[in-house]
Amino acid sequence: MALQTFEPESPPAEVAAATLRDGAAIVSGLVAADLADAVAGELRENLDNFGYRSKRDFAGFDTNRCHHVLEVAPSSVALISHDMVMDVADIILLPHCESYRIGSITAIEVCPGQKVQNLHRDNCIYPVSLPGMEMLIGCVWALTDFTEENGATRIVPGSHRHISMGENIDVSHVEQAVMPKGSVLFYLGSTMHGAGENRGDEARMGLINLYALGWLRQETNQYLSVPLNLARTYDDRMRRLLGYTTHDRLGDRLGKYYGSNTSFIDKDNYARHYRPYPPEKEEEE
Ligand SMILES: O=C(O)CCC(=O)C(=O)O
Ligand SMILES: [Fe+2]
Repeated sequence: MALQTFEPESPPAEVAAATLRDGAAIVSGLVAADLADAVAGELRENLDNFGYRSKRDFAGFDTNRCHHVLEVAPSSVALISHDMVMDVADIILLPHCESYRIGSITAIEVCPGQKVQNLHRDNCIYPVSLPGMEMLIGCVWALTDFTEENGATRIVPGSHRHISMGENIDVSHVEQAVMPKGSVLFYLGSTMHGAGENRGDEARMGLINLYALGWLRQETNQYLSVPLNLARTYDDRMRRLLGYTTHDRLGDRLGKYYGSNTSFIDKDNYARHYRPYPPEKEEEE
């Protein structure tokens, strides 16, 4: 079963339906190749200088990773909070939460010689499995062309339907997310996947962003990963994604905040109920 590939104009509901049906789907050329090049260019120095730090069995020893994407690659915001991504995430995640968050943002450069990554499910960070409830969705943005040869992400279609924690999953049928630069692959937290082998002579670069149900702990601590001064410059959508809001503005208020930091989104709404004593001092950072 090949992965279904959509156009940028395709209705997000169709992309979400295919992702839920097969475990993954591609939107080809969702952003301009120039934007993909810009993000890749901004990441270059960090990958060259620090990418080696993530080298290990799971990530691969011929793979560079960057975990500080927002700090080094400002253009990545356009991908992380892209309308299509939000629309698809809304459809898949909002049945199970009131708002969702960025779980992690990672640039992954699979270099020539890198062997295939173990197939895995990204939702294994949460020690529970509730069939029918996706805790995460992932997006792999192609910052270079993704080809069979250079390590395009591997997907096991239908693997999200296995309700076990990972054992006895039939991984005999694997598809690769072959797609031009500027495309995005959507996959579910329960879909078996992994980076492909790079048998070519040029690196494959992807930006992998996960979005998690808003009542779950984010895989990467975004408050520490993104300096407050940078978070402040973001629009509401990005700050909500980073976690500068409660899970449910009007309901459970999980993650509420009583301080005066102006980056927090629904602080004012709550301030009506909050009488600080002694009066708050100037905010400290
Ligand atoms: O780089 C890729 O294609 C996927 C990487 C991945 O799935 C992971 O490291 O969790
Ligand atoms: Fe993964």
